[in-house]
Amino acid sequence: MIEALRTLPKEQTSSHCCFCSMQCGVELVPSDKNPGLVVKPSPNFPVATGRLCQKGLNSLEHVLHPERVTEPLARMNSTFGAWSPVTWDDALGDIAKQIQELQQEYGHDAAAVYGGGSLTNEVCYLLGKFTRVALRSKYIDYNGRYCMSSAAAASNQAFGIDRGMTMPLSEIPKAKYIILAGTNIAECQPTMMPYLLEAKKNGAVIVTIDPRNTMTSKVADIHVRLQPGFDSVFVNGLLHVIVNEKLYADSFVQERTVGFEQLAEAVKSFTPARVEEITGVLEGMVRTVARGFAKAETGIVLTARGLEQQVNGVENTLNYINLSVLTGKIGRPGCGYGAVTGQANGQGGREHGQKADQLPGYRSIEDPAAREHVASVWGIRPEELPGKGVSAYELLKKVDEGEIKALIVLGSNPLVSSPNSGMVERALQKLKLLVVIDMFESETARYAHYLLPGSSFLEGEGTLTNLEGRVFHRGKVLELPGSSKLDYEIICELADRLGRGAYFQYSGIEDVFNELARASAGGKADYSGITYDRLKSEKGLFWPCPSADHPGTPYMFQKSFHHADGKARLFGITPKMPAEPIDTDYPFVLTTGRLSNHYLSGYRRAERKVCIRRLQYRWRRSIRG
Ligand SMILES: Nc1nc2c(c(=O)[nH]1)N[C@H]1C(S)=C(S)[C@@H](COP(=O)(O)OP(=O)(O)OC[C@H]3O[C@@H](n4cnc5c(=O)[nH]c(N)nc54)[C@H](O)[C@@H]3O)O[C@H]1N2
Ligand SMILES: Nc1nc2c(c(=O)[nH]1)N[C@H]1C(S)=C(S)[C@@H](COP(=O)(O)OP(=O)(O)OC[C@H]3O[C@@H](n4cnc5c(=O)[nH]c(N)nc54)[C@H](O)[C@@H]3O)O[C@H]1N2
Ligand code: SF4
Ligand SMILES: [Mo]
Repeated sequence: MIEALRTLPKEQTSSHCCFCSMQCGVELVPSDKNPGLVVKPSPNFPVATGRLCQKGLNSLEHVLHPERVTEPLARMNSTFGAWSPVTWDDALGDIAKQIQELQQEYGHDAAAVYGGGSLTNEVCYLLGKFTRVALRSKYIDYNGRYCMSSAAAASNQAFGIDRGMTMPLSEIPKAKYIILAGTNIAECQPTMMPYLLEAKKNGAVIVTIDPRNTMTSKVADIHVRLQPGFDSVFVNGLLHVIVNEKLYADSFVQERTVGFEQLAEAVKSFTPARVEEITGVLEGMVRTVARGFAKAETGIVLTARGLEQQVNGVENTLNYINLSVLTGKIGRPGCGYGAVTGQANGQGGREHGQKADQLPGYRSIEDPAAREHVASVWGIRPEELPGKGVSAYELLKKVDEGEIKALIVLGSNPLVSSPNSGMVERALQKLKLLVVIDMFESETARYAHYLLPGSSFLEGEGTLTNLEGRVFHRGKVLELPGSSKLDYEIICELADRLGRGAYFQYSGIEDVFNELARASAGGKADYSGITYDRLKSEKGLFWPCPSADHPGTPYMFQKSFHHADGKARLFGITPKMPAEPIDTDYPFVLTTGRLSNHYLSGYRRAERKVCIRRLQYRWRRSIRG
């Protein structure tokens, strides 16, 4: 067993669950029983207020799992051939040599990086810097493209900034009307449920909009069972009623928004009767929800992947944002819009340079001022920075087309999570060099030439940003198993082997964070006022936090939005119909939907034990009748 290879802590230590974006606090308590540690909910972190779901309670499982890779492995002969253990020295030396040879022959862009949204801010930041400074390649992207990129695009368009939630979770109990669209909180962010239940106790009306009856819709007062892909039609119906009956926030719309006329024009023909005709949702229902939300004193709209991951995901999300903005339910207590982030660091992971078109602080890589600022922090000339790359799927296509010859994957399992897995499988086999840095031999790692053992959430210190935009510090609890290394050390050591070590000299992870904070200064996601000391004493700070004495920004848009004129944008949405409507030959619609006891591509193994327990529970229940 892995735990036999290292000393477990003798004292109780604090950390955070590694799974979803709630980032609940956990306590690791020493125990006499195997494996010597128990996970307990932490009452100290304000977000989950002393609760954990099944995944959190089992989050130790993968850290101590016997199948964990604990030494560098190389496989030079054939895919699926036997792995041979190698020293770090040989592995990193050979990888660097092969990258240099490939880049000499095919150019810098022949090497690429593929990251993930579960990693700390520091590791995400370093992956972006490593790609641009050590590889000097433009090709980096990450798994978040398959997650909530359409929500990010919509928030940027409407508000001029993308922070998933515009308000802290603590606002939910103050809302009198809550719309949950395409979000199954009870299974995906279970510890958020108490906030909804408290709102209900305070008299809130809760509406769920989902094609299925879900664990979340069980607590709803109204459940709109919408066919997949029809959100914009339904929301246009709501907006039609609100405009027609003059239920919108007139002065708010005049003073703080642009685009009302386009919106009013676009929704003109979406009468409740027409919406019923297209979607099957009764016209009375459209009127009830529209009037209910618009007339409520306070209200919150939350969306997630159900509608964001449709072909018209950006428009769907923009339309739900329209609902919040048109009714003035944003930027004041008990109000707000939120796209509920998914992965542990889905928020921070998209802010510091892992995206193909971005530099740290959510800056555009095409903006000359941003390039100059970040280049000066990195100690290079702006013209040395590569330009914009391509998004995750296009990156994998470039592997398939032969333009990218070497790929480093850290924190993702794209063979399972990317669309068109046939293409991805073919592409991975074409690579001259695939390096996977993971804790397990994932499906993707089976095609790797090198599998390097990285660190789990309990082994590496760092910061993450939860679904609220709250940046917090996560300490180190465990020593690394075997000869595994911290993810950040692997990146820095590889940079050194590539002859660029001078740009990756850090005295520790805090030093990386301080550089990230400087690089983000003046950007949209400004972390420059955040330090480890502040995070440790204040249990988290909301970005933007632009100076050492700034208190952070829990509520956004109280006075202005982030477009240059300070106004939010309303959009007229002409709904696209679903790409493939059903007919008698193809009568089924498939869409996304998660299970509480399963997590993403399944490689963090906690769910195995949980699933078994769950089955046993059901079994016992059924015996008892
Ligand atoms: N247990 C568990 N929790 C997780 C994860 C996990 O894998 N397992 N993953 C994490 C991650 S990365 C993410 S991104 C989040 C995802 O969190 P969610 O987005 O909440 O999860 P999903 O179940 O994918 O989708 C939510 C709901 O959308 C509905 N839906 C499908 N199509 C449509 C549509 O066209 N319109 C509307 N209105 N609804 C629709 C589905 O029926 C489903 O109930 O969860 C995070 N939490
Ligand atoms: N069909 C379908 N596809 C989907 C979705 C869907 O609903 N349906 N959902 C999409 C969504 S929302 C998302 S977010 C993506 C996610 O898709 P993936 O990126 O595949 O997510 P994970 O399964 O979390 O894979 C993470 C990998 O990184 C490793 N890992 C985790 N933490 C660390 C770490 O700290 N260090 C290192 N070195 N490795 C680590 C894990 O062991 C695992 O192998 O999938 C998308 N794809
Ligand atoms: S709600 Fe999310 S962060 Fe909290 S214990 Fe469950 S999976 Fe972990
Ligand atoms: Mo996600």
